Amino acid sequence: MPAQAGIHWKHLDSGLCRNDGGKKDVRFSIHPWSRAMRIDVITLFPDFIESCARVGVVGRARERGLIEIATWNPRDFATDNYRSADDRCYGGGPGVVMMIDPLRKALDSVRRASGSEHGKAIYMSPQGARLDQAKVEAFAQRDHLILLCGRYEGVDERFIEHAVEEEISVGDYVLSGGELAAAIVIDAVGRLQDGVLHDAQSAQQDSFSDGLLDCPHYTRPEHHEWGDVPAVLASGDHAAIARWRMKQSLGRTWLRRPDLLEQVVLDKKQRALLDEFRREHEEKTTHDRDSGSGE
Ligand code: 4GY
Repeated sequence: MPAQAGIHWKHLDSGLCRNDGGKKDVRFSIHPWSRAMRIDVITLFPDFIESCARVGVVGRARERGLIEIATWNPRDFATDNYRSADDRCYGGGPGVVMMIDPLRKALDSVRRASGSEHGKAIYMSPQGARLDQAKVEAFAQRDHLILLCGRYEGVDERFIEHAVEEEISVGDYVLSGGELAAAIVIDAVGRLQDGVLHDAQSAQQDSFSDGLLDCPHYTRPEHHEWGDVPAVLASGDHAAIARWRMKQSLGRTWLRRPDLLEQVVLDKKQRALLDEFRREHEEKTTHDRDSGSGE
């Protein structure tokens, strides 16, 4: 670990800063003022999280030391010979529930390793508040997250009451465990860390960064059996291109996710662009209807 004057590394002792010997530590050259975000994941399937954390944008960010990800298996904190982390459900019925004590010991280890003395977990569950980009951005601001993945029937409610700060759901469907949901949080939060995406613009150009859906994208060839690239995109007129993209974003959001459109305040220019889109859409659909498909 390179010694850096004036920079306090809370997590120096954790052994998680992946600075292989000779490699330059890019955290200091790109953003010397910021510390890598740390994400601890409590899971019965650490391999799943580890393999997710090795690929793509997040994998590269982790290699470069821009994010630290560590996994903790409650089984490793069990006290019996079977390494039990779950037990039968009180009240009867099928299935098992994750026990308090192995989880509690895993959390204590996270707290010691991260220096977050009173850190609580974020529990991935369908009972939680829905994850959206605003929530992802709020998580991305934090320097430490502890994600708790449930399996089976879930986690003993007393652990949730004492050691969980919030429950988060990635969508209204039931997974067989919280790991996929945690991987979603890691990916969405990881790509927003400083230095992770290629240019500062890429995160701002995202779908949802302004509460709207993304516009369509095209690459070569310009002319194809399946259609042509909209001429404006090849025109080199940057103002016209920006206008077209905004109009498409507004139009698609109006068509596909009117619920999102209700949450954003449009400026005068955007209202005019959306009106234009709607008029053209109206024209197109009436034309399609009139020149009918034989109905
Ligand atoms: N949906 N959003 C989700 C999930 C699996 C039984 C508790 C979701 O976040 N997590 O479906 N999780 C269940 C499986 C235990 C977690």
